[in-house]
Amino acid sequence: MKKLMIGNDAIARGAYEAGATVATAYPGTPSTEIVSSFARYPGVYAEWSPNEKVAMEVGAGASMGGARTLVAMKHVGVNVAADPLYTFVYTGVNGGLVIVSADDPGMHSSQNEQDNRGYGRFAKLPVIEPSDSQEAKDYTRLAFTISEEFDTPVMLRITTRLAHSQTLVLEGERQEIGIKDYKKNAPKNVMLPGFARERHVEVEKRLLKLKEYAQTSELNRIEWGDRSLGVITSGVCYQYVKEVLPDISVLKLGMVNPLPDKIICEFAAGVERLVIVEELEPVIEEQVRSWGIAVEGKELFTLLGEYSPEFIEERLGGGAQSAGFGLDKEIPARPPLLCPGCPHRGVFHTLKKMRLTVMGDIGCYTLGALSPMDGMDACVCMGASIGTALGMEKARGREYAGQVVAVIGDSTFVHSGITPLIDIVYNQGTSTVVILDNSTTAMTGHQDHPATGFTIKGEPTAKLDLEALIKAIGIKNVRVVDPLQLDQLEQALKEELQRREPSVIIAKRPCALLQKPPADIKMVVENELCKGCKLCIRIGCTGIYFIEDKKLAAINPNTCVNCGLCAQVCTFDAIKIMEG
Ligand SMILES: Cc1ncc(C[n+]2csc(CCOP(=O)(O)OP(=O)(O)O)c2C)c(N)n1
Repeated sequence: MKKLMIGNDAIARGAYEAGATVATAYPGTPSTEIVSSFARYPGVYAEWSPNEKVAMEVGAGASMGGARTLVAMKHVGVNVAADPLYTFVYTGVNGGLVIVSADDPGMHSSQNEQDNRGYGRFAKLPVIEPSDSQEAKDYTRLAFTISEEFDTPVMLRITTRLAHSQTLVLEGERQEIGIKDYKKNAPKNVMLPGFARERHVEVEKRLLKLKEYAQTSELNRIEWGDRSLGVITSGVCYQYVKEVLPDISVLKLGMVNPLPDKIICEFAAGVERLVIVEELEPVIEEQVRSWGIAVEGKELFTLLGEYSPEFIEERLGGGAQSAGFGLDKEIPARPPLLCPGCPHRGVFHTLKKMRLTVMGDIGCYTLGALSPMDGMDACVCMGASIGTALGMEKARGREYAGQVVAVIGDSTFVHSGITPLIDIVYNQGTSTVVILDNSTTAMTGHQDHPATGFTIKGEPTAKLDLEALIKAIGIKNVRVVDPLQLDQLEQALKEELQRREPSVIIAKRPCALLQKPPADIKMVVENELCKGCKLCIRIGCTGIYFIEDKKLAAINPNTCVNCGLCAQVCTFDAIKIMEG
C-alpha cells in the first residue's frame, strides 16, 4: 500500500526494511524525525545520543558488532561527528552503516548553509542523494547494501525540502538479515599509523571500485529528451527541473560521490548546451569542468539559499507547469519569538537590564538575541558560549569577567558545554555560566536528553544530575534559581559575577509548552494604574500588547499563560494576578 510520508519517515522506513537494528542520533532540524520515527518500529534499538560524535561512535561500534546501523544528524552535526567519521571510513564496516546528513539550504533553522556533499570528497565516502520520499526509502535500503558490498559507511544526503515534504511511498517487507558474526581484526579496526597506512590504500582502491559502480548503478540515469538543453542535477532540484522543463534531456545523479565520469561525458557529448542545477556549492560543476567539459552552472544560479521551480524557470525558461503556488495576498512577516511563559524570557530581560556581555549558544533561547530583548552578544555553534566567555575574559582581563556571562541550554550543555566548563576551572577563569534548564530539547521539538531521565522511547532511565556534575568538575559556586522570579535571578547574577572564581547558575523551570497554565489565576491590567510606559511591552511577550490610542497595556487572554513576568516588571503595580 502507498502511504504519504515525509522524507524523514521514509528514511526510517527504508532502514527498517533493510533490517537495521540500531539507530543513533542527536536531534537537529531538519533531521530529527528520522530516528524518532525509527524508534517506533518493533524490535529495534534507537537512542538520542548526547551529541553527534557519540552518535557516530555508537553507530560505528554497532556496525563493528555486526548490526545494520543508521546514524542521523543535521549538516552541522556532521562537523561534530567528523573525527570518528573520517577514520571510520578507513576501518570500514561489518554491518552496513548509513549516516544521514540533513542539510539546510536557505537556513530555515540553522546557523550556516554548508553543503555536506563536500564531505564525500573530503572524507572519501560514497554520497547518495534522493529526490523524493520514495527514493529516500529505496536509497536508504540500497545504501546498506552498498555499505556492506564496498565495506564503507555511506552518506545519505538530504535537504530540508526533502526531509519535510510528503510524497507517496510504497512500503515493502522487512529483510530479517540478523546480526553478522564479529571477529577481532586489529589491522582493520585499530587505526594505529601502521595499520591506518594499509587501510588508506584500501580506501583509495574502494573509491575506484565505487566509481565503476556509479557508472552502471540504477542511482544514475539519463533521461533523453530535447537535446538542445541537457541538465545534470540531483536531489530535490531534479523535481524542479522536471516540473519546469519536462521535455529536455536530464542526467539525474542519485550518487553524487564519486561521480560517474563516463556517463557524464556521454551525456555532455549528446546535448548542445550543458547546464548543472545544484543548490549551494558547485560540487558537481567543478569536477565536470575539471574534465575539460564546457558547462554552465553558478554563473546562472546562486551559491546562496534554496532553489525553487520558479527560480529555475527564471534562469532557464520553460514553464511547462510551473507550480505557481504563490498567494495573491502578502502574508504579514511573523518573526520568531519566545513563547508566552517561556522561562528564558526572565533571564534575557534581566541580562539586558544589567547591561551584561552575553556569550550565547544555540537553542530556543537564541531568540533572546532579538528585539526587544537584544540580550546576546555572540552565538556561533552549539557549546560555544562557555569557551567564548572564557576567551573574552582572557582577552579583556579579569575585571571585565565581572560583566560577562555565558548562557547555554540544558541539552546544549550536555552536548558540548561540559568540556569548556572544565577549561574554565583548569585555566582559572572566573566566568559566570547560566544554564537555561527547561528540562528538554525544546528547539527541535522536545526531545529527551541525558538530564531529563527518559529515553527516546519515553522509558525512564538514569537522570544526569547537573548540579553534582558541575561540582565534580570543580565549580564551588553552583546555585539553582527560578528564572521567572526576577529579583532572585538578578540577585544571584550580581553575587556570582562579583566572585573571583567561576560560578554556574542553573535557571530551572520546565518549558512553557510542557506545562499546563494555572487555571485558577489570570492576569489583568488595572487601567487606572497603567501609565502607558510600555515597560511590560519590552519583555517581548505576545500575551501583552499596547493599545496606542488609549495609551494602555492590555492582556491578550488567547496567548497569556499567566506566568506573571509582566506583573514583575511593571513599576506602577498596574498588572495584577487575579485568583479564581
Ligand atoms: C551540532 C548541532 N547539532 C544540533 C543542532 C540543532 N539544535 C540547535 S539547539 C539544540 C538544542 C536546544 O536545546 P537546549 O539547549 O536545551 O535549549 P532549548 O531549545 O530547550 O531552549 C539543537 C538540538 C545544532 N544547531 N547544531
